Amino acid sequence: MTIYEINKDVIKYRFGNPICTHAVMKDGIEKKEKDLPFFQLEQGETIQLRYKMKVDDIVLGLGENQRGMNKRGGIYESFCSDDPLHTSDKKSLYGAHNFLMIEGTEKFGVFIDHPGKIIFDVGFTHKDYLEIRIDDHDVDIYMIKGNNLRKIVKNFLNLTGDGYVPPKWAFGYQQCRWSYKDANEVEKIADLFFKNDIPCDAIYLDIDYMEDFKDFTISEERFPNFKSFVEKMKQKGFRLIPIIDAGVKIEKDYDVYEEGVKNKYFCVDENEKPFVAAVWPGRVHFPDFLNPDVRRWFGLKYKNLIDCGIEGFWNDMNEPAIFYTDQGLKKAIKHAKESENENLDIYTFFSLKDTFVNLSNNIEDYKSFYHRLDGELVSHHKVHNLYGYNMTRAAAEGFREIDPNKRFLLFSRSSYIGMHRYSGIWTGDNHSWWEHILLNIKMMPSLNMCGFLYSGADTGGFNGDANAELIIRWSQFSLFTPLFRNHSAMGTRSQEPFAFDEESKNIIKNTIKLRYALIPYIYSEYMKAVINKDIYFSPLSFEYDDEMSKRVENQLLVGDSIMITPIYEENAKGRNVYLPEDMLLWKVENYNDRNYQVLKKGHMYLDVDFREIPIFIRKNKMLVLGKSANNVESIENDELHVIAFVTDQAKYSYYDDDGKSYDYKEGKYSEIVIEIEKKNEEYHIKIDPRGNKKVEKLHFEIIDREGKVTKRTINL
Ligand code: MIG
Repeated sequence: MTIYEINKDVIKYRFGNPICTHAVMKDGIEKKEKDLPFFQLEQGETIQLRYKMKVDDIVLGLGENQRGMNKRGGIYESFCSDDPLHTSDKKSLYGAHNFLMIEGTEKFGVFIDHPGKIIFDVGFTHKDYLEIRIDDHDVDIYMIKGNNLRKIVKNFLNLTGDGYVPPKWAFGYQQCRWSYKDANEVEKIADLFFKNDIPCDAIYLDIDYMEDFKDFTISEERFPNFKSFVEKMKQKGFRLIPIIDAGVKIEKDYDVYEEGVKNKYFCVDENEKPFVAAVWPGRVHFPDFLNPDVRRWFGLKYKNLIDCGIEGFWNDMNEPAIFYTDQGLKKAIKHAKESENENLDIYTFFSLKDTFVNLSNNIEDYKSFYHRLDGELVSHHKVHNLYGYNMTRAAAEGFREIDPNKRFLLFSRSSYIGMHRYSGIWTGDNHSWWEHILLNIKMMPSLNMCGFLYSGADTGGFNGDANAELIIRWSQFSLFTPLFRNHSAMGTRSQEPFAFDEESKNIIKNTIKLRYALIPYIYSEYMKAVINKDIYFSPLSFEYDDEMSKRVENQLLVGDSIMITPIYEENAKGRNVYLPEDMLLWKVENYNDRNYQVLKKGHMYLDVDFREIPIFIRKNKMLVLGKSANNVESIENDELHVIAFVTDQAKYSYYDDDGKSYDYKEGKYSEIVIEIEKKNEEYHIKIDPRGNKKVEKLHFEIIDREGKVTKRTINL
C-alpha cells in the first residue's frame, strides 16, 4: 500500500497497480502515513474493508441506488446494469457511484476508485457492520475528512473536477415518449403544448427517428428534410433532442461500422475480432470508448446531427446493455432442443426458462470481450463501470471540438464518478408507481453528493400506466429537479400534460408555469452549486444539527433558501411535515397568487390539495422568482420578485449569466447581492448589482415573524 496526501483533507491509499479511471483530477505527494483509518482491512486476491457502525450512525451517498437516503440495511453492488424493474431488492441500477459518508460518532467520507464490481454491504449481512468488498487487489481508496456532511461532500467534489453545466434552456420543461414515430407526430405534440398554453422547451427523439436503429442516421421516410424540420421546430420554440445508443449496427457500407472495423475501434473478442452482441438493430459492435482515439472519432460523429441544428443529446444503453450474444443464444436453443419431448419438472422447466431470461446482460458475455488499454487487452468485466462514462465523455469532448464555446444538453443513462464533468444523468426506466416518486425524492440528494447535479427521473414513470393524479404529484416534485422531463415507454398510456381531463391539465400547466417562474432561483442555485463544488438538493441534516433532521428523508432542501415536502401517496390530501425551525409557507396554486403563513418549528400535519405546491422559505432566507413564458429564451426577467422571511437579517446572492457559453468560467456572470436587515421594526435593503445588466426592478415582499407583509420596489 502506498499513501498519498492529496491535500489536508484527503488521503489516497493505493493498493497494487490500479487502472486509471480519471475520476480524480488531483495528484498527491507520497507520504509515510499510518494505516487506513477507521476500517479493518483484509487484503488478498480481493480487498475487504469493515467498519463497525454505532447504533445512531447514518450512511449517506452511493448515488444512483435503491432504498433510503440512509443506506443502512441494504446491500448494493456497483456494476452498471440495464434493469428496468427498480424494486427495492435490486442491488444495481445504471450507475456506479462508489462514494459514501458516515455521520455519527465518526464523520468521514470514502471513495473507492475502482472500475469493476464492488459490494457495499451496509449492515445487510450483519446489522452493525459496513463491509466493502472489492473484486480485485488493485484499487485506490480515498479517505475524506470534513467537520460536517456538506464539508465532506465539498472535499470530495473538489477532487473530481468542475461539474457539467447545460444551456439555460435545458432548465425548461421537456417532453419525451418512446414512440413519437415521425415528424408529423412530433409537430402535433409541439402544437398541443402551444395550443394549451403549456410552456415546453424540448421534445425528444427516441430510437424511432433513426434508420434501422443506426447511430447518427435519420430516417428519410419518417423525418424527411430533417434539417429544415429542426429549424421549423426551433422557430416554434422547441428544440429536438435525439437519442444515441452505444451499439453500432453491423451493416455493410454503414460508415460508422466500416470506419470502426477499418481502424480497429471496436471492442474485441478473445480472437481479437470485433466483439458481436445484439441490441436494437440486431447484431452490433461496441466502440472501445476507453481508447482516446475512439472517443474522438465517435464524439465527432455527433456533428452529423449538430449540423442539422441539434443542440442536445441523450446517451442510452451504455452499461452497455446486451440483449443477447450468438454464443448465448446458441446455448439456449440447444437447451430448448434437448428439452423437446422431455417431461419437464419444476427444476428442468425453470432451468430452461432461465437460459432465455438470462440471455440479456449476462455476466459471461461481459467476461468475453476486451478493451485495448495502452496497447494491452483488458477484460471488459474488469472495467465494466467505465463504459457509459467514456461514451459520454466522447460526446462532450466532441462538442467542445465542434463548437468550443457552446453548451450542449447532454445526459447519459450509465455513469461513473467523474462523468459529472461531461454531462448529467437521468435515472432510467422507472415505473408509473407512487413508490418511485419517493425513490426519486430520496435519490436526488444522493446523486448530488456524487457530483451529478443535472439529473431527474422520467416524470410520470417510464414503464406502466400513469393516472392523472400521479402525473400531477410527480410534476409537483420534478418542477424542482434540474432535469424536468416527462417520459414514457412505447405501449403505455399517454402521459403528456394534456393527455388527461381538463382540470388535471390545468393543474399540470400551473405546475409547469411555476417551474418557469422559479428558473431564476433554480438556475442561480444550480450554478452556485457547480462553481462552489456544492450540492443543489440537500437532506435536512446538511443544514440542521438536531437529531430529527437526520431522520427525515421525504423532505428536501432545494438550494439555500427553500425546503420542499412533496406528496408521494395516492389520494393523499396532506402529509406530516417536520420543521427544524420556524419557516414561511407559501402554498402555490398559481404562482401569481401569494399567500403566506408563518409556521412554528416542530411536527405538523399539512393539508395539501391536488392543486397546491407547498414551498417553505427558511428563516432569514429569500426566494427569487420571475415570470413564466412559452420557453426559457422568451422569459422576460427584467423585473424579479423577492419573497423574504426575515426575523433579523438575510442575504442572497442571485447569479445569472448568458446561459449558453462557457464565459462564466472567465468570471463573466452577474451577481446581485441582496441584503435585508431588520432594525427597530424597519427593513434596510442593500443591493449590490455586480455586473447585472438585465434586472431593472426588484419587487420585495418581506414577511416577519408575525406574518406581516411589507412590500417595497427598488429600481436598479
Ligand atoms: O430498452 O430507446 O432507458 O428511456 O425510451 C429500452 C428506448 C431502450 C431505454 C431508455 C428509455 C428509452 C428506451 N431505451
